[in-house]
Amino acid sequence: MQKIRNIAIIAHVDHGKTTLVDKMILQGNLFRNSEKAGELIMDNNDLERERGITILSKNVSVIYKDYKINIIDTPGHSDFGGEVERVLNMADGVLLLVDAFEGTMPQTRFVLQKALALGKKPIVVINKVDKPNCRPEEVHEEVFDLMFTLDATEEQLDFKTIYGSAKQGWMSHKWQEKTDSITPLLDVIIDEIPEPVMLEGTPQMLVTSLEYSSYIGRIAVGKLLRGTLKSGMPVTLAKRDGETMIKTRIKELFVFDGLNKAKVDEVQCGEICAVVGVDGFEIGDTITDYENPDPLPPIAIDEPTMSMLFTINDSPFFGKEGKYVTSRHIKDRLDRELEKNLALRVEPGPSAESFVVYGRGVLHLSVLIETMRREGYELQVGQPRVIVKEIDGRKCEPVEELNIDVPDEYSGKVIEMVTKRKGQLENMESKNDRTRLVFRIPSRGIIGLRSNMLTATAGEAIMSHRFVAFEPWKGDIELRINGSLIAMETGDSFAYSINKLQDRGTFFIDAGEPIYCGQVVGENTRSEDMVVNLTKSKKHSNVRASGSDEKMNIAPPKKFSLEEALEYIQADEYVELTPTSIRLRKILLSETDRKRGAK
Ligand SMILES: Nc1nc2c(ncn2[C@@H]2O[C@H](COP(=O)(O)OP(=O)(O)OP(=O)(O)O)[C@@H](O)[C@H]2O)c(=O)[nH]1
Ligand SMILES: [Mg+2]
Repeated sequence: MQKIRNIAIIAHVDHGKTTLVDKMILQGNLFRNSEKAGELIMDNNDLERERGITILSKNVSVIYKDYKINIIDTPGHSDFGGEVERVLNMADGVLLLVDAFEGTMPQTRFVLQKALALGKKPIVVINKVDKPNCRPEEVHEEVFDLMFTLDATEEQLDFKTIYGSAKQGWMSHKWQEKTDSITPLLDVIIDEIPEPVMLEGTPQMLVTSLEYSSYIGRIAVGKLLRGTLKSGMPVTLAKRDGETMIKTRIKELFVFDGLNKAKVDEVQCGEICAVVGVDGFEIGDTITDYENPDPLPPIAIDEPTMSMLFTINDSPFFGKEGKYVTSRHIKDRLDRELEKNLALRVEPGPSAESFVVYGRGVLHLSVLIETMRREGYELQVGQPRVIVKEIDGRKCEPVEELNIDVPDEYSGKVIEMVTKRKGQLENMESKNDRTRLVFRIPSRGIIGLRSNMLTATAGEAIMSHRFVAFEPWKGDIELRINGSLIAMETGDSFAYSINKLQDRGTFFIDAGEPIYCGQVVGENTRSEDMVVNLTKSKKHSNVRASGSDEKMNIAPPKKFSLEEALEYIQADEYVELTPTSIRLRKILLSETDRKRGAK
């Protein structure tokens, strides 16, 4: 029988989880193609690779000595915290990674808390010790203190710590003693992480995760907790509601093999496997005995915290850049997404062409939108809205913990900014010329904060936040103080006109760019919206002889990333998205309609 270790790698965003998993795979000699070295082989969809973040957790495995180590790489961004919590169910222990410079961060605390509560044995990896000014020993202390505050058991507190640099491909028991491989870590995994519990009896597998293949469809993934599974075997799918039992049959069985899956005839207890052929499953269902079904308690799936309105593109430029533009196209695409995107919900919108899409945060929804753009869709999206709930007769909204780390000289500015957005300072600590501020703030107040914060701190602020609870509504927040500059007519913008209006605000468009009436082309220096005429050219009578012409010095336009655009718009604006453009616009394009609407 194969000796198995099941581990999940958990950490705050960007602390190096995926880099480490990559190195573990390399060590397992499973990746011999050196051409791709440098790019993370694990973050394998385009978006993950470009943005350097993990969006979906992934299962891989390495063979080391005579052990098979199943590794689950998890996302570190707080929008995906529920995903981490769920996949921890497949692991018998965790590697907690902490950046040797940044130390423990909010998401470190969250994922560690979940792992400890589930009784998982941790191994701590202090990563990035190659960074100048890193402070591995202090960080080690921080981790210990954190475990202690989180009520770790004696056994959990007795964790082993490994230091190293995932990027440089080494791990060591002492941070000053560089080694040439990550084997010290693999040895600790084998010694410290308990073997999965082997239970005899009828099979029980909790569907914990899913994979999606456009060819096969949905594939159920989970750890086999009891008994054995065989391909072709009849089984019962016990639904998460605790009542519905569906008699079905396993078509094919797979285990994780390096970066791929290997087809097998039989899966032993304790293995993490993928099951094909059990139709209609959901996360939290149990695959169990055909005759005597014995379901496991279901696991919770994240509730959404935010919604956005998705609608067809009805701007004057619709259909020019995309392939899929109708509401039918968008509906079909959203339906397909629901098959695999677990924290997503979709409801019909106020019109037949619109949908209210619910997710875990701006990042979660923007990843979907960006994927759709790349596939050739055109659509428009409204301002992100937090979900408001009525609890005990009171209007409640999501509230988050916000951590900001800045050089001391900026802390005053940051506190002022966050307080304006109804954030409450809960803690403030200064160390090595940097201050760490902890706030409690409504999710609404965080929308758009990042870019403002970076501007105000010369790019120095490190900011992260995570959902804490629904709390009574905190009152109105003024998110954007500046009004919009709105195009008066459709046509090509003229450099001359932009130049003349430069002191009125910042523009988002280039000279010569086609624009339409009602498009938001810039930000007003004042608080109200203003309609501007950018398509009128200089009158001929005014043309001076070329050469004597006053020199135009137009500031480069401000270009938004998708997330910035979503966080920037006002309630009466849309972001128009096509495969090639991101434009901002008023929902009501004509000025008269807007005036009428305002009454
Ligand atoms: N200096 C240094 N940089 C590292 C090290 N390990 C990872 N990095 C860098 O840190 C960044 C984030 O690494 P990832 O492996 O993508 O981090 P992650 O934890 O998987 O991030 P998410 O999946 O988004 O939570 C990348 O730019 C890595 O190259 C290290 O040991 N030293
Ligand atoms: Mg990652």
